[in-house]
Amino acid sequence: MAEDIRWVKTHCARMDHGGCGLLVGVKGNAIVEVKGDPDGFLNKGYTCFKGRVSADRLTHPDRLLHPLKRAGERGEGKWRQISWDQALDEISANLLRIKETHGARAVAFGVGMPKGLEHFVLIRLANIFGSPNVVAIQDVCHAGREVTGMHTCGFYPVADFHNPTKLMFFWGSNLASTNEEGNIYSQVTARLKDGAQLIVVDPRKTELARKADLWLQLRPGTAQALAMGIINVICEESLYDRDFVEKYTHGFEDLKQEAKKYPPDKVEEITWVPAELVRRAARMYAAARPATLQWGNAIEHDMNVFDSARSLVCLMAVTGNLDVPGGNINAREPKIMGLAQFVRAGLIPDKRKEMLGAHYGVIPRFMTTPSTFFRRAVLDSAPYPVRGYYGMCTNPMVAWADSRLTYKTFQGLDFSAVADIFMTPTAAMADFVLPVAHQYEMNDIGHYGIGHGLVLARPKVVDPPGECWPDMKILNELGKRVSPPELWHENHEEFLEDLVRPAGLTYGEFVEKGCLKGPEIFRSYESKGFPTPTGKVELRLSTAEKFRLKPLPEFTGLPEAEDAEYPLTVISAKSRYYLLSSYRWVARLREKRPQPLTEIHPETAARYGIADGDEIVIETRYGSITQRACLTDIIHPRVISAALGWWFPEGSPETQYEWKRSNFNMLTSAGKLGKEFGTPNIMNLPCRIRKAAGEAITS
Ligand SMILES: Nc1nc2c(c(=O)[nH]1)N[C@H]1C(S)=C(S)[C@@H](COP(=O)(O)OP(=O)(O)OC[C@H]3O[C@@H](n4cnc5c(=O)[nH]c(N)nc54)[C@H](O)[C@@H]3O)O[C@H]1N2
Ligand SMILES: Nc1nc2c(c(=O)[nH]1)N[C@H]1C(S)=C(S)[C@@H](COP(=O)(O)OP(=O)(O)OC[C@H]3O[C@@H](n4cnc5c(=O)[nH]c(N)nc54)[C@H](O)[C@@H]3O)O[C@H]1N2
Ligand code: SF4
Ligand SMILES: [Mo]
Repeated sequence: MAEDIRWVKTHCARMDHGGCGLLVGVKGNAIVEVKGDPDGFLNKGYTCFKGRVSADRLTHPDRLLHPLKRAGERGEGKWRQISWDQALDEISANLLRIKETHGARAVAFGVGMPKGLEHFVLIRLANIFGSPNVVAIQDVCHAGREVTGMHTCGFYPVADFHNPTKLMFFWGSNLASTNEEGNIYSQVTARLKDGAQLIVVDPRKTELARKADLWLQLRPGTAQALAMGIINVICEESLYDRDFVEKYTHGFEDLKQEAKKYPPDKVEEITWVPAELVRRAARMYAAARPATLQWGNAIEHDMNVFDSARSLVCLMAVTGNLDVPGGNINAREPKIMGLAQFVRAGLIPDKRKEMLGAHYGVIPRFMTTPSTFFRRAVLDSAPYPVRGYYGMCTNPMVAWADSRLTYKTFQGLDFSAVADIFMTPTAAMADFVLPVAHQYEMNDIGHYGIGHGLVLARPKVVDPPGECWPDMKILNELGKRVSPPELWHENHEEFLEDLVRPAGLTYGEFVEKGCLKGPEIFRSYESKGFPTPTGKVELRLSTAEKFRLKPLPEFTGLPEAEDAEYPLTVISAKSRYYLLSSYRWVARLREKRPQPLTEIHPETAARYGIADGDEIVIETRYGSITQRACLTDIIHPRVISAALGWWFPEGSPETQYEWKRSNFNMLTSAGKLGKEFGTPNIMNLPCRIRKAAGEAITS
């Protein structure tokens, strides 16, 4: 009966970056319904399908319920159930043994896309343990935007969809499917309803592109050439914000000179975008003030991310759209505990010099370790050996470029432990596997540390099953075993209290509020300048020489050279039904997308004799996989878009759930890296396709 249902307010999490306010209906200890909360600050009642079925994650019969210790050879899929005490004692003994033999830096702490507060407790554990190496995915996700923003204008310029805007300019961001960083699609549709114009840059005609006033179908991997072409038109036609440029930018003349190298006709050759559309986009964006620019993963999924991100911040700056409502803003944090204090950053003063990235000269301010450097340290002991790994919230075997290299790395470690909700290809390679409590089963805080100026309450709704513990509890207990216990809490939930205490709130009071936002402050440059060395937006980087960075953005070529034997380009877009590699085992999601699908233009498919639904082989210079053909004219005929994150939970642990068969990162390589962030080319690769002849792909 409906009366039996208790409704709890919380926020969606761990299905994407999260953020929608939810009403969760509970009967006893079971969630019976999830729906949008009309009061949700970010979503105003909106939800997507995977948010609505998100409670299904909790109840699968194969969910991990007890700590496990490897019983057979590594990767053989044999496990023995052990107690939490034994697991924590043995894991800490291994970490301490490695620390004693090789130093603390020889233990790496692994984490994936930030999912909740445990992300920062893990970084804290690494700092307290003494290791500068937190291996994360920032090299391909958001560091490009955030750190480039910091260097160029002194902050991370976030697209503001909350204030009125005249135009939204989307670059390689598929928000209708991804709702990334709490930029919920309903915010965009609300702005469209208000009359905002829309320009979309994407090789695929996405849902947003279909709604757009202008869609630029660019050649993958050429965003920075297009941006420079647009800057060229804006400069040549004097469409820039003269007053802002004069008072608040550094190096405008240099940028203008550089942009002369990108006249629209030349940009058309590089990017496939007709010159007339380059001009039209420039005129529309420059005329509409304020205008907001939303940039997506596509610009940071290849080695040229620094140039792409730099060119886009320059574009925001010359049109005067930085730090204005409805433009790209400096989102201020609410009064909560600062990141550096929370993670105890002060404990490793030499972190910047010690971390693996420093050896490779990555850009200052980039504080996590790119996966490629971690793998070299494990396999080649270069520049120093890394022998142990503790990972949570991540599935490197599928998420990192060059999955074979990742497999070798996990085989080659002296020790590894992985915490997850479900057995994954990566967990299947570990020595210890720890079962975690998930969203709805623990108190948590969302959106901390991602630069959008808010935090969201995610109170517990039901009890976890079996012996599942929140990651925060595991880390707190491990911390007490590997470092002075007084640096840790009696109860892990104190971390939640620490975070909101500066706001004068208890966690319980924060839950009542649901959301804490920072103050809305705009145009602070008028009184304070920009927080950069010159006090201005650095179109030309004043720090270029000091940090060995390029002073001006440029297009230096495709991330991977054209290759006659591999005439197509393979890109990808995140599925609206999954979070990268997660949740293929949730039946109501799997029904929606049972197989990995590759989008192919019908003309292209016809040329290769491929029909809709056929099993196809995709090959690059680095590897091959099979997926199913999905014929659609939303994609450029010279481009295909393959599905990401595939492994088969219905498979067996001895083969690590067929991680080779359809996994996009079998097609990628960690050989060529961007210098600034260590970013590999995980998109925009030359490839070829053929109809599968029934062969099993295993290489
Ligand atoms: N449903 C769902 N939501 C998610 C995720 C998920 O896996 N599933 N993942 C979350 C994560 S971790 C992140 S970081 C965000 C990412 O969210 P988005 O930034 O939206 O990233 P993608 O889906 O990778 O790609 C966006 C678009 O880039 C286009 N594209 C490909 N190559 C190029 C190119 O060279 N130039 C340009 N301009 N466009 C190109 C693709 O066609 C695609 O439409 O989403 C988050 N939200
Ligand atoms: N080729 C290619 N590679 C990519 C991308 C791409 O577009 N193309 N995208 C990149 C991007 S943007 C990102 S962010 C990364 C994502 O990389 P990851 O973050 O590693 O991948 P996910 O699939 O999001 O999450 C991995 C695991 O977290 C587990 N998990 C979920 N919630 C919890 C929890 O509460 N606790 C614990 N312990 N585990 C939990 C899930 O079960 C899953 O196994 O992949 C990157 N890799
Ligand atoms: S859009 Fe994201 S945050 Fe909102 S319901 Fe869907 S998965 Fe959850
Ligand atoms: Mo990401």
